[in-house]
Amino acid sequence: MGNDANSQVFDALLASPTRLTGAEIVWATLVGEGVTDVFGYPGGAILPVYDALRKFPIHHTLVRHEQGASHMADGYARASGKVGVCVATSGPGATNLVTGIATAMLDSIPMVCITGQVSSKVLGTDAFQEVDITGITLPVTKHNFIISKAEEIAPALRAAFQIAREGRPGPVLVDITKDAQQATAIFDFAAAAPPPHRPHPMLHIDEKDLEQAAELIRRAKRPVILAGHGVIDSNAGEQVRALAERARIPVALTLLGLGGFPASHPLNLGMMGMHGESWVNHAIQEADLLIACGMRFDDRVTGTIASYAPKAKKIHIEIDPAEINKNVKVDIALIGDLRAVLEDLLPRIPSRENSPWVKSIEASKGASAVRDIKNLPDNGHLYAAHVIHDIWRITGGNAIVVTDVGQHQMWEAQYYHHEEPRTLITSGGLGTMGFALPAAIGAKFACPDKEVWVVAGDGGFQMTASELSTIAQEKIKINIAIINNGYLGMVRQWQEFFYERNYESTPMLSPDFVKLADAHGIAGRAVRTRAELASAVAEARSAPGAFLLNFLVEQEDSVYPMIPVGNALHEMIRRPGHSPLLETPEDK
Ligand SMILES: Cc1cc2nc3c(=O)[nH]c(=O)nc-3n(C[C@H](O)[C@H](O)[C@H](O)COP(=O)(O)OP(=O)(O)OC[C@H]3O[C@@H](n4cnc5c(N)ncnc54)[C@H](O)[C@@H]3O)c2cc1C
Ligand SMILES: Cc1ncc(C[n+]2csc(CCOP(=O)(O)OP(=O)(O)O)c2C)c(N)n1
Ligand SMILES: [Mg+2]
Repeated sequence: MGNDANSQVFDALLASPTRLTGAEIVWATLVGEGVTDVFGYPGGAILPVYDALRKFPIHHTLVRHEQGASHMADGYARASGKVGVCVATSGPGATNLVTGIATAMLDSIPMVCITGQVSSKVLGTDAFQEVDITGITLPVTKHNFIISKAEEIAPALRAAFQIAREGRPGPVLVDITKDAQQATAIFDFAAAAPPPHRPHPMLHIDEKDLEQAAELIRRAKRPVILAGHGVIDSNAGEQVRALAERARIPVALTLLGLGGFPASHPLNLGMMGMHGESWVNHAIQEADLLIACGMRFDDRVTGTIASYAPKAKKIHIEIDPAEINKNVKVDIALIGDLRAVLEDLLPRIPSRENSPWVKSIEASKGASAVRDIKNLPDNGHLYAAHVIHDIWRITGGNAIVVTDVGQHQMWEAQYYHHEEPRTLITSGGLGTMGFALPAAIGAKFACPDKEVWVVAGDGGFQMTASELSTIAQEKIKINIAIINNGYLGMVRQWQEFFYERNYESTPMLSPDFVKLADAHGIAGRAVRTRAELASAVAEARSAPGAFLLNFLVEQEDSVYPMIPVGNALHEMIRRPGHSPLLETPEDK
């Protein structure tokens, strides 16, 4: 694979129309689209496609469950910015992909999912392993296709790639009947190209709107930039930084925006929202201008809408017109690619000196940010915050961290400081437990030279733990940190706060994770004290293969601050004073 002779063969195939089977056309089209890695699981209705794979320079990772394949394709896409690809058979193979497709849809991840389908002659007869997967995935795909002729395969796949990556990215499913895979057709890669992408007609920036936005920015006394996932999607980190530095505007990030603006930058406030830092949420509530950059005002970000940022004018820069005024009413909408819009806006923004506003936030941060866990004495307990903090410190903040969903996910967001885009991979919108391990495998294939860490809870890890076997078979180096609190911790926390500590169905028995890893030929170690932490992280990093660390952490710790559902953004539950982990000096 990848040698010159081989690539000449494929250059020729892509340049000159050739008769191929539908199955061969699938792979030839993927090669033409630049795909090198796919994640999948075979079965009867997709077997012709698997049979043809050996002729093409594409690496296929055999997963242990198709949900893993869709999360791997997703993790691959998030880490690389390219389109991730997964493959499954009809019926149960296809339905097993659905959670991963919905996960990608909610977070706007470009992905192409290829499924086998029963032959066109028996479609609609409840044939063996027939399921209407285009019907099932209609609400969770950006678009989907059912293809029953070999000659339609290349055009559909090429259109799928274009749809997945253009505009607001998202997952696309292509369902191909078995007879279409077996038939032959002329493969003509160039002729199969879709018409050039036509941007949405509303993606046009009005000169008047741009000038009004600039005027609001020039006049604002208490502005805040809200930087979201779109900053990473549009590769607009530099432009956001230029705007922030030029007009001295502090930057708050969404969970999916973390890494889009360097954590160490003096204007970076940190994460906003339900588990955001208190000074960030207070700044948003006090702001006179919000400049929302590629973020969609998710309910985890706004708290109750009625009292959200009541004093602020709002500018929304967003590629999807459907997001404008969906959750939060805005004063000015600049609909377009964030990077392009900011490039148009920047020349209109004069430089200014550090404003009293930035200084006042700095002061409130200084007064309430004494959460420096490094300085807390070791009281014999192991807290998740210490674990994440040490992983951050020891990896120098340079690893790709892939989290699962729950308390550990929020602690990661709070204590691992991301400097670079695409270094935090997490399921935000759907909040899919089981995401981390497979998504990390995808990320490692996308960035083989990067250090990759999984941070998962004891609950979510068990949902897709079978992918340990995939790691072993593929011989890839991933470090796994299980934040093992013996509970479905985030749900336990809600039970503690809102259901009178009725811990119904949240205490969870787990296998010995180190032995489980061992059964897969993966080394591991249990960690019970803070004293062992640094050496354990170092041991995992220096191990030649994958390594699992089972951190037995404090069982009833909670994530603070927290905004209860229905509260305003500034109405937070704070860490109680008796806790050994201080969040603020006032908490003393
Ligand atoms: C347990 C849990 C707790 C959570 N708590 C928090 C929390 O405290 N704080 C928090 O922030 N989140 C939290 N989340 C995540 C939250 O649910 C959302 O997923 C997240 O806030 C969405 O961030 P976003 O709007 O930046 O990204 P997305 O949902 O991905 O939206 C990105 C937006 O950018 C637009 N866009 C994409 N590309 C471009 C482009 N090129 N140009 C312009 N626009 C573009 C898209 O159209 C979309 O509207 C939590 C999730 C879980 C599971
Ligand atoms: C597939 C799925 N099922 C249920 C939930 C609801 N849920 C959110 S967080 C959570 C608990 C996660 O527990 P664990 O993986 O141990 O992580 P912790 O919160 O303890 O860090 C649950 C059950 C979910 N997000 N995803
Ligand atoms: Mg747990």
